[in-house]
Amino acid sequence: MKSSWLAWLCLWSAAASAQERVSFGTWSLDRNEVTIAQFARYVAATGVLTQAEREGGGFEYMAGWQRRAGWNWRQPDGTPPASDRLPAVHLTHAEATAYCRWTGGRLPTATEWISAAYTEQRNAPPAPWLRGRTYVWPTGDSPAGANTSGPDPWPRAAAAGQTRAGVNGLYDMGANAWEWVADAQGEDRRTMGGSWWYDAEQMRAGVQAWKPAGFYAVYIGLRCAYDEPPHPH
Ligand SMILES: [Ca+2]
Repeated sequence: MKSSWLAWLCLWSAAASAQERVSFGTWSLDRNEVTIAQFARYVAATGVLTQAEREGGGFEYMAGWQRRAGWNWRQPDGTPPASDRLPAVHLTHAEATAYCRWTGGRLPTATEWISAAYTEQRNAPPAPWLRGRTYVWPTGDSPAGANTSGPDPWPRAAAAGQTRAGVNGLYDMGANAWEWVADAQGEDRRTMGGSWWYDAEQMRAGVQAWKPAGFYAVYIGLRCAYDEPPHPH
């Protein structure tokens, strides 16, 4: 009895997590940016204390980078967050990498991230998406629907699922939080997609936004990629 219940639970959780990921055949990607709730489960299991917490708070850009006391992934803007589905931010590249490893994944490469963000790959995508087409924006032909610094309903970060679903049914590949990827240039690591603090131009694929690997700020989060085992025939 107990084992059948456990088997059901495993199937259910596998299905639930599959919905939260978008498959590209040999690998998959989180549908949303990693949320505060997801990062909280990791911290509860591992006891990790982030650098922003240890060092007194994360950074915000206001006439230069300024440290904000008490700002960290638990409360990105220094006060209890409106939703635990807001993106987990104020994390270094190493912290992002460790989180993804804990979930059984890894950070995507920029090449993977760009393929997922701009080229529609679903077998039968809903209108107006066209399979095989590469779009200018992760939101399609226009940056509308993303959470940038432009006119939109979100003055700061948006919770997962609030913005318009983009290419491949992914959310917030354009803007909301910058996303760490695996690519390195010396001590710098690449971030993708722009953020709520920037205009839509930062959502373009070719933007070269590199940050020191040990940096953490209110605009930088992540999502994880997963290598998928070949399907049995
Ligand atoms: Ca993003």
